Amino acid sequence: MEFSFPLATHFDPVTGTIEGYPLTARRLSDLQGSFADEQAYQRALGMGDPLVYTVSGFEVPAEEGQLSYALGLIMPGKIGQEYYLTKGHFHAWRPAAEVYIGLAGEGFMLLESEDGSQNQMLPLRPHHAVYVPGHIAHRTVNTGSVPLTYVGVYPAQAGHDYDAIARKNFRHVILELDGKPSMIERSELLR
Ligand code: M6P
Ligand code: ZN
Repeated sequence: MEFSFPLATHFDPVTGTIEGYPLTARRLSDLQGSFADEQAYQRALGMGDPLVYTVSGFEVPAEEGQLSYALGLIMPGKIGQEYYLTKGHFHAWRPAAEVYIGLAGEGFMLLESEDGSQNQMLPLRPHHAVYVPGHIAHRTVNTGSVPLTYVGVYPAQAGHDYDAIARKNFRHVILELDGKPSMIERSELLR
């Protein structure tokens, strides 16, 4: 069998890397507009530009029926009361679904329909998996005190649409309230 990519890889669930595959780093400065508390964001940026998360992607040519996957690692941390998070995205090809599997640490996924009217906060940690249906925006947050690592498997043709999130952030936020992770509407924060 001959393929243009290897069928077997070796990954590290602790460092969130797939051996020999590119690692994208997202620092706090890359997450402009993602966090609810703008003042806390600017304050944190003033003290440095910490690494928030990395993505190591095994991406194959975008052909019908093929799958790609990526390992994510989110550092522990908060901006104000809001946990470190990923940018979050829709798939450019909206029908594309994705499966997330927790590898280490603890966190949640925030899922939201395109009009924001439907949403769920689902656990992501070892022994937990989340099915993200097509047409659903998804963001991951680390609510623990160690890095959260996970793998996401998606159609090679999915693509990432970050613009829709940049225009209109998720309707909900996952915050630490009374010492535990809770999901509330962003609009409630403005009151
Ligand atoms: C998962 C996959 C990747 C994604 C990454 C980080 O590993 O869904 O495709 O890139 O999480 O999420 P984001 O792209 O929203 O920064
Ligand atoms: Zn995705």
